[in-house]
Amino acid sequence: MISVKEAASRIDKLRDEINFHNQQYHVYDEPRIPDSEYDRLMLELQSLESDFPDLITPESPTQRVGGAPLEGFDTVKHRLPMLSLDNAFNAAELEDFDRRVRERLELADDESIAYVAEPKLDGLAVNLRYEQGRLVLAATRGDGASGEDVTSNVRTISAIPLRLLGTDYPAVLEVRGEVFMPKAGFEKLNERARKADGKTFVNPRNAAAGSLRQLDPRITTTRPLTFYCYGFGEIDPAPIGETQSDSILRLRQWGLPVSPELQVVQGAQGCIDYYEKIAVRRDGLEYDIDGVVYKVDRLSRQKTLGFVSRAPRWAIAYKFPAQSADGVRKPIRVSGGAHRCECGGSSAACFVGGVTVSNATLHNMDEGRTQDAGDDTVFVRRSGDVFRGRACSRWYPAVTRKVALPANCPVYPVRIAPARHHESTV
Ligand code: 5U1
Repeated sequence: MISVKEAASRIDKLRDEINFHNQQYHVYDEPRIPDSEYDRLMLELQSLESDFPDLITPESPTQRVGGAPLEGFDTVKHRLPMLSLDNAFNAAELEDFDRRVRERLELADDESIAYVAEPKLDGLAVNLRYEQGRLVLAATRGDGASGEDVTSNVRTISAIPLRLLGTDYPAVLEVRGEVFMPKAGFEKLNERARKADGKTFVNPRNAAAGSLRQLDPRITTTRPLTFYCYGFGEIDPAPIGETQSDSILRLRQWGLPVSPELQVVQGAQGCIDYYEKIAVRRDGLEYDIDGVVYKVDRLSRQKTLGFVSRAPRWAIAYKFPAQSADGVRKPIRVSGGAHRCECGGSSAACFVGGVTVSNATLHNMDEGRTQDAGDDTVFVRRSGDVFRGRACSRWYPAVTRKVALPANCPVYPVRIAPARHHESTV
């Protein structure tokens, strides 16, 4: 048997090696050793730790799954609120965003803004808190002010380091990002579930959410979750860079994974070009995305722009057109108001974008134009998770119905102009 000193030294070396290979695999997507060799390192570490249990630390790569199942999740208040994003649904809205940013920053007409562009992942936002380089807390976004403590589950996600690499990280580092389930992992999970109890998940996002909200981390550890970071919470001492892109790059050096698609682009046109390229590749990506996010790159400019309500003025999500599916041919009943008409008993349930949609409310009846009078085919589409019923003054994509509408609104005396389709929400 080796001495404690020798064991401690070998354990340190093994942990460093394993953490290095985790970074190569999850952060740089460049594994340096085969899985079998990685497994061998883990086994050696496990065996040494079982011989010398006093040398086990919570940050050891062997300690991802801890104790007994939880009874519930504690609520934690975020030190800095977790903001949400405003949306753009077309190039004109994106150009409006860029114009507002430039006006607020009082830029000359010929000066363009550098934006960080990256895909918008369809997962769950979390805040990870590192103190002295150690992961001490992981919380869901919740309502933005406080969320649930999901640390035990997040610790099981191998892409998330329990300890940051290097030594030059700030004493307190909070990073924000998305926990998500890649499409292949989701298919395998459902395949397994079909063979076991038959209960499957409807889409990767639901599977990720269900897995993260498991009270038993031993179950979460079997779920193929992964993570990319895209933002920051509390940092002390701050800052860690002059720009969003520099700061994000530093996260990679410390072992935190970042989307490999992240790019700095120039001006509204650069944003639109990026969106078009990602849209073409969307189906081939390994994970679901529902749009692209842009952030003003220079942090001093982000500070000047600030935020309004719960969304920053320096960022926007440009959403993809919703996934669509033909609905059903059924007569509809329309009633409602100038900006909102109820569409009652109109459609059978329809499965679209992983969600069953059974009812809808049409909006903007006065703005609309219907081409195919007499056609009651219902087109349903989904954009992200937006299925809110509200009267709104512009197109609000969630559910689209191509439907025969009365020429006049049955309640308010407004004429309904012909439309190719109507945007509506359920
Ligand atoms: N890629 C990406 N997704 N996402 C979501 N960036 C990003 N930024 C967000 C959110 C809610 O918020 C910023 C305000 C940090």
